Amino acid sequence: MSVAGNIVILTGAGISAESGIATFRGPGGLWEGHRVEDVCTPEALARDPALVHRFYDLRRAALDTVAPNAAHDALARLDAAWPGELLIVTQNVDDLHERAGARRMLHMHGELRSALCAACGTRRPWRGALPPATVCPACDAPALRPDIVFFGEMPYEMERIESALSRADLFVSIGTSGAVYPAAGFVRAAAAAGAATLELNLERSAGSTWSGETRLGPAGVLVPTWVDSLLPE
Ligand code: BV8
Repeated sequence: MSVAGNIVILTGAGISAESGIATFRGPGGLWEGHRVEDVCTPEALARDPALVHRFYDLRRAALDTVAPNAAHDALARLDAAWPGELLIVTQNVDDLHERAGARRMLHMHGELRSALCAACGTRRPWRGALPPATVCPACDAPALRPDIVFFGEMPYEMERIESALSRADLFVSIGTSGAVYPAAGFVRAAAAAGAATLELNLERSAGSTWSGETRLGPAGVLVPTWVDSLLPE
């Protein structure tokens, strides 16, 4: 890839694991405590709003106790220095990429530190607990919910992602099991557009088959090494 090629980076829960945030699918995984259907679908929210709000309140509160790790810091350094196009597409709902200084990024599955009004669609920063039926300051409806993309809901900014993938010279996936669509299909879309594809992950994943190269190891080690290989001394 030329020194100013276009890069798309997809991150998943594995990039935040070394910061102490549990991944979803694995020993002690987030989903282990709950069935996905009970906490991450619109039906679950309608059936038991207190359970769903509490699941996200606990994860939002945990953000006060974690910090970005070397992988987040390396991606922020690349974002600041890379002369070509660069977009970090994160499936994560934590704010560790931002806190590390990343700017050219988006959260395709929503954010813990944001609240969405189910009535008027307004999103707003939110830090503390978010009880069910909290009144929306914009429309007065008691309809604030976690700003999270549940299963069966459309991920955010798909047009911007698809446009970036169509122009990518390099697609890198970091810390994702490749279990969830449409994110799991991005590697194939990038390859079809002619991009080179690289996976940095602790173990082989469902995406490994489609990646031109897979490097196995912790993101805190692999990502800084990869970023150093792209940036001049
Ligand atoms: C949609 C919310 C369409 C935030 C999440 C059948 C019925 C219904 C739907 C479907 C179906 N078949 C397919 C679908 C679509 C469905 C889907 O993909 N289902 C799967 C399960 C089959 N997808 C959807 O529903 C999506 N929406 O398709 O809408 C549509 C069309 C028209 C109109 C309306 C809608 C919505 C998907 C988003 C769901 N929300 N979470 C939250 O709670 O956090 S998904 C959830 O999984 C998280 O967002 C997470 O990001 C995502 C993926 O997980 P990973 O990030 O990969 O994490 P995981 O634990 O799995 O893996 C971690 C990896 O890291 C592992 O590989 C591990 O080895 C590695 N690792 C660990 N430690 C380290 C490490 N790597 C490096 N270093 C380390 N230290």
